[in-house]
Amino acid sequence: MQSSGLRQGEDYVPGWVSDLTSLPNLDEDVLLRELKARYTADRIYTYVGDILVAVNPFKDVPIYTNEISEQYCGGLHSEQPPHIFATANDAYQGMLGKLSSPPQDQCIVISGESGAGKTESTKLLIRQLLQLCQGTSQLEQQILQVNPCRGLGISSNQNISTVKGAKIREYLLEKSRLVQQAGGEQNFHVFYLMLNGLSPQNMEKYHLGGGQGYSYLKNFQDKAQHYRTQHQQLLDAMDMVGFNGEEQEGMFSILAGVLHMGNIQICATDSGEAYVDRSAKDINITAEILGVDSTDLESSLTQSVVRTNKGELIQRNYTVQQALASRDAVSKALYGRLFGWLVNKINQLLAPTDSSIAELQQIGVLDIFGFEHFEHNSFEQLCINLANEQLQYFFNQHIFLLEQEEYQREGVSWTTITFTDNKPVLDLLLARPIGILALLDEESLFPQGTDLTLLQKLNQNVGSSPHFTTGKQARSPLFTITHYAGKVEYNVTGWLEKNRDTLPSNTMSVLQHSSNPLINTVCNGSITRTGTLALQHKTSKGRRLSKRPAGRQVGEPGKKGGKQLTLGGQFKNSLTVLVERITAARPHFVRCIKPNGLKQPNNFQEDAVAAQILFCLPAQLKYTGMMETIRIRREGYALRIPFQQFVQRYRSLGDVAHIPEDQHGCQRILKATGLSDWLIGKTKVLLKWWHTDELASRLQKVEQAATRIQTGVRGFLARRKMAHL
Ligand code: AD9
Repeated sequence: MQSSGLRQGEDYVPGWVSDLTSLPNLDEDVLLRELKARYTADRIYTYVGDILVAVNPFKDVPIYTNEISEQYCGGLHSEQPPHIFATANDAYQGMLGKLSSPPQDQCIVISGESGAGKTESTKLLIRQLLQLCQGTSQLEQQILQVNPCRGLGISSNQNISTVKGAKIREYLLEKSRLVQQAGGEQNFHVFYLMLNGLSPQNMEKYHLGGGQGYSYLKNFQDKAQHYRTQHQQLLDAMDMVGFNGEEQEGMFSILAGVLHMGNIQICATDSGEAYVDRSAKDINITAEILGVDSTDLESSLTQSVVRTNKGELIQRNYTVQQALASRDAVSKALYGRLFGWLVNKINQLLAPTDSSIAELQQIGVLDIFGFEHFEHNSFEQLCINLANEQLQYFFNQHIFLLEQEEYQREGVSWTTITFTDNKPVLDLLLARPIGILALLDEESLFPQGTDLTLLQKLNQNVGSSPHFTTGKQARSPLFTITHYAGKVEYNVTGWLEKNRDTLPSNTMSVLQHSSNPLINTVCNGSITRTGTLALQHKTSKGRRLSKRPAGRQVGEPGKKGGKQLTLGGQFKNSLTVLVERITAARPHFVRCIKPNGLKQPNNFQEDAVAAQILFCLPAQLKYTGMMETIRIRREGYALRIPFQQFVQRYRSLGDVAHIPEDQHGCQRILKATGLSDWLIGKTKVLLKWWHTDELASRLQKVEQAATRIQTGVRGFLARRKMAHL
């Protein structure tokens, strides 16, 4: 058994300390050395106070067996080595009110960059939570099947603690990735699964060939076996969760239709009007698969139809560029709506049958893509980084501000900790009417607006912010934001179009009359809206359909009071919901780290790890106060329990029978326990976070002793009875 920290008198051996806040001198070098020593010995988990740091082993480590899982059911945090199962247990016990505070919803925030192990961590957490609820029901098996979807909320009835349902919150889907992939990036995983996994008959039915030859699929890498297995797993999961054959078929027709749509060639007449190259047959194949008339599809892609005030219909031919934009917009809309439908359907299938999920105790598992800083950064990166700013703000509030305010209220002396407040950057992005997103929305409303007029507008309105600068060269499409994690240069090219997120209404109306029932459903908007919990998620390689729920509200596509919501607007709304949710729950933080960029086992590249620790939340060092976090966690009082609640809970640890429910009572109990380092405030007892374990283990001993006495008394009575006879 491994203690969670270095205790007095213990010798220090690198890699053996499982809670780094217990080290006397902790700086960046020590942190890296410790993480490396532990990783080399396959100890991939480490605590930094109550934050779990997980370094991806990129190999199977035998630490997830049923036996180990059982060891983390119920026990105390400090009794076992750090583990993701311990985080699940903490959240579970916290939800039931067994950790020095009343029952409360819990939220596990997992962060880290692409490939750092967030999906794996999510799966393991869900598995352990189900284990804690001792679930073997069909519902729980179904939840396990969909768990690669992010942001599952598990609900449990407080008394009998069984899982009642689960819900996936929507993320903002990075739809632009569907039609264009930068650098070595891939499209959504599902296309690769489909092309490698469909039976030859189905391939023929959907007119699909190998992976080459689709303009939407650049960088196709043939990993046939790998994708074939995943395709089968996808089908099994869909069966298990309850999608019927017709629905699965509908899904693949939409995916195949979208792929073919991308191949439709648009040409220009001599006068510059767009027309579809019919010799290539792609239009016919697309129309066939999507169940629409090919002439209708063709004209909807090349012409706009406008009704005048007098009711006349006027046709206008598109230019090639307009037609291509309209083609891609339809593909994105179809894909986005299919995703929304899937998420919605899964939520319906996993919804609690006897109550609303909101009425139950909940544990939310939220995984957040880390801060992004590429060579080229666009609107997607701005949204991701905004989300990270927002979470950093939450983290600062949670760790620093609220804690310090409480010390002041309780009259406890405490040196104020300085940290970088990122509120000015959040305001720069979110303020209304003068914030970047609001200005982008404003410019998106002007038909004459261009990306460069947007940049001018930004310059005029927020140019004086110390966190905003533009390029020196005239007509440069670049601007830079100084984020909490560093400077990022963004390129505004294409932002207005991305933000407008317009739907070519005439093509959508053609699709609304599709003979394919699923296309009919998704395009007619008969899907009700689910709550949104936002984050755009992007990976540098490969994407999975299941991981990117729809950003658009299906059914009422992105509309607010009849007004079309921009992409920025949708993102802002879902961010608000996200913050509301995590603020209402007790948070637990898991920080995943990718030890090397090559995804290799046994390779810990210090530079790579240092960069992640610097750039991501919540385990950041210099920039964002990891060291401050460690200090406040080591020196601070993470647990603050009102007097009455404390006495009621720990009365049996006192040395006398009658203990008043006030500060004297608390003092009496704490003195009797022999613990040190606690404080008594004006209304609350202030404890270090490790005191929970100490108190819980003492309570356990008292309870065991009481049970022994009771058993002894019963035995004595039984013997007396025997003697009597
Ligand atoms: V991305 O944002 O979806 O691109 P994630 O989700 O952060 O990314 P993921 O969980 O998919 O990363 O992990 C990447 C790979 O690392 C997995 O496919 C596993 O092969 C490997 N991995 C991650 N965690 C573990 C682990 N605890 N044990 C063994 C792991 N392998």
